[in-house]
Amino acid sequence: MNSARVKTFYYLMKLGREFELAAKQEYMKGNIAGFLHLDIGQEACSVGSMQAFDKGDVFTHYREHVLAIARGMDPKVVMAELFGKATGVSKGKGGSMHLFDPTLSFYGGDAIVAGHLPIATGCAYARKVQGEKAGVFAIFGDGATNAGAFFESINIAAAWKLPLIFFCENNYYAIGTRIGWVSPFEELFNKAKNYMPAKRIDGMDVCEVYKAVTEAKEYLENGLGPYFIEAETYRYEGHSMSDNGKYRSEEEMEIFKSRDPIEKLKREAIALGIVEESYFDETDKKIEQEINEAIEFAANSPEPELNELYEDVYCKECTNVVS
Ligand SMILES: Cc1ncc(C[n+]2csc(CCOP(=O)(O)OP(=O)(O)O)c2C)c(N)n1
Repeated sequence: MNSARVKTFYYLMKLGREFELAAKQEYMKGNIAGFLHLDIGQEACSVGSMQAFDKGDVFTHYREHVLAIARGMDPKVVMAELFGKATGVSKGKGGSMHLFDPTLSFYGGDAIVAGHLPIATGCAYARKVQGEKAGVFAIFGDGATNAGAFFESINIAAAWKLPLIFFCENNYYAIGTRIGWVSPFEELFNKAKNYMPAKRIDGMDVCEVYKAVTEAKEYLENGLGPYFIEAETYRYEGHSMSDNGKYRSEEEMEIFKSRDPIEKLKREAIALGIVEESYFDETDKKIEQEINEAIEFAANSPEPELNELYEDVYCKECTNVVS
């Protein structure tokens, strides 16, 4: 890992963390309505994967703010979307769960568990037919691996050797259901290993995530077919703002917090002398300002016009979407 890469990882993970903490506060103040699923604790998965999978199409579920920012979305337009404002990335009509930006090949925020996996598979088929190298990246939780749509997707992706990375964030819980209660095993790469290369990695380590996704990307760019990565991770918050997460023990939480991805990267970078300590303080200050600006932008932005209600329901000319 070189200094520039470590700095980028730190900046994006910390930006994502502070964004989420601010979003939580704004939700409590009543400035954000509907659902809000926080990614706090899982930032290494979002940032490491998006830094490695820099081209190609990205499909995701609803826990997606940090992923969207790591993909290149401006925190201002993401925050405005959370506030339901016209300046938001989905014009204020999607909210937290539906951050969608075709210019970044980001088709994000499916609220149906595993619902985006067949769509990503169809897109990977299109990319293969079009002879494009970059392929498709689909990110989802452990709960999604119990859905029929998941098994159908890994099956057809493997049978047709589609360029598709399946990236499972195994945070052990689907809302309050522990994976081991509804799956015969907790190490989920076992579900895919007869179909494609499948590995389990430390999802609390951004460098490991980056390395694994880089390898998977090379594999699919060589036309060898799909690849499955299970990243072991943990969410510190409840499933969404309406869940206090009390079904988990404090001991379990402490174990994962001791592996916190942001602190771990900072600690290791300083110990190895890759990044000077002052960088972290300066970056933290810069991020604080960026987040304040994002909130100000969202708060001062207009609501969508009433006549916008029926716009973007159907795609009229089908330009600027997956083609
Ligand atoms: C098909 C379907 N069933 C149930 C739900 C309700 N639901 C929303 S999120 C969720 C848990 C999913 O957990 P997981 O896939 O592990 O993702 P995580 O929230 O941990 O990121 C459930 C059951 C849904 N949205 N869609």
